[in-house]
Amino acid sequence: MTDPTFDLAACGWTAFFQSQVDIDEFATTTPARVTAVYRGALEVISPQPIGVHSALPDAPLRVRPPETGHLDDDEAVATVGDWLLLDRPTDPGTLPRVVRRLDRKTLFKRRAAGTSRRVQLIAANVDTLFIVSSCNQDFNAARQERYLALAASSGAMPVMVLTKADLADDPGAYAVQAAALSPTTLVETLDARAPDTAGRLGPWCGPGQTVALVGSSGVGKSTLLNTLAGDTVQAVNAIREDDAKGRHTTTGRSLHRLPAGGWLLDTPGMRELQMTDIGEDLDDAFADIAALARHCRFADCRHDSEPGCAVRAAIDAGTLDPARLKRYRKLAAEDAHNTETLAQRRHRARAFGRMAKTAMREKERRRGG
Ligand SMILES: Nc1nc2c(ncn2[C@@H]2O[C@H](COP(=O)(O)OP(=O)(O)OP(=O)(O)O)[C@@H](O)[C@H]2O)c(=O)[nH]1
Ligand SMILES: [Mg+2]
Ligand SMILES: [Zn+2]
Repeated sequence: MTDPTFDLAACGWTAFFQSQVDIDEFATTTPARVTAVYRGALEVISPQPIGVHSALPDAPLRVRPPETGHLDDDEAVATVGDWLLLDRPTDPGTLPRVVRRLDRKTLFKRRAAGTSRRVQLIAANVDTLFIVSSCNQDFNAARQERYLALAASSGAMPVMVLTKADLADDPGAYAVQAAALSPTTLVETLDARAPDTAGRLGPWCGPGQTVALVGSSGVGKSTLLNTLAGDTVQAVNAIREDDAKGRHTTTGRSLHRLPAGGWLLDTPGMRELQMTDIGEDLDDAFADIAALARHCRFADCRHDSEPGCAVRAAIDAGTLDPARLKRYRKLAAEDAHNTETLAQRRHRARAFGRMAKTAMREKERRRGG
């Protein structure tokens, strides 16, 4: 090994993961972290040799994804940031196999695009989420709230990063707008290309820390990665001039090691960010409305025309923006619509099981006849 500081802790391993592995298992398996997901393959790194193989950040190893055993369970599959236990093949010709995936500290997901209610995993075990947007016409309160709600449900800490401050007449105005959406979330306004940006975002990028970049196409996620990495590790592209929209330059998710010792996950700009499984966590992202609602006369107040409604009173008094209440309601309705109940999930699993059985029988019948 060339870099003595590259150990499990440097990869983001903590007591949370350690406590999931017993001594016997620790002696026979090797922990490895997923840095990229491809069709039919996972790219992993590990400070420890895996059998005869090594899987260092500059030469990650590809392994086959684990059999989940639950074809209906979208969350069982491995995603970027996950910790896996690999076996230790003694034969140099065989690749290590995934023994199991460890439980996640945080999980960032959305409803997959399309009509199904399936869940798409974006990243696991992320400590900090950089919600990236720009100081231009692309800045959008509703989208910002969506990301804040997703952060709340993921368990990762959000930081709002506002890029292109160098192009704005009054970048401070964007910072004020962002802060109004979540007074407890830090806001950083910067030029993603400037060398001092690495220092500004340094507190979240230290050894073993994992940060994910999320935001629309063209806001400068890959630019931030390159600046923080001190190198061009990801391609960037100019945005369209007429509407400041990006060109979807980044197409896959990948985890990169930073010189500061942290890990940065670049993601493609998302066209659609549908809520799912957020539930009560939505109230974390709308703490102002949740706090007001506790003072409504009725516990199940819908803040419509009920007497003693503290939310409506705040709107009348001008201290709550009615547009914000509307956006909150929209997200809550969307989340309820997209979230499969346990009963629905079971039903889908049974339907899948029946379909598989019918297909098997059909195959056997053909073979027989
Ligand atoms: N002036 C200025 N330009 C920036 C800044 N951040 C990004 N850019 C430019 O914005 C364009 C888009 O940046 P990218 O880093 O490709 O954006 P992205 O978020 O990765 O976009 P996708 O990969 O499409 O999701 C590039 O031309 C960058 O040079 C900034 O802070 N200031
Ligand atoms: Mg990009
Ligand atoms: Zn009310």
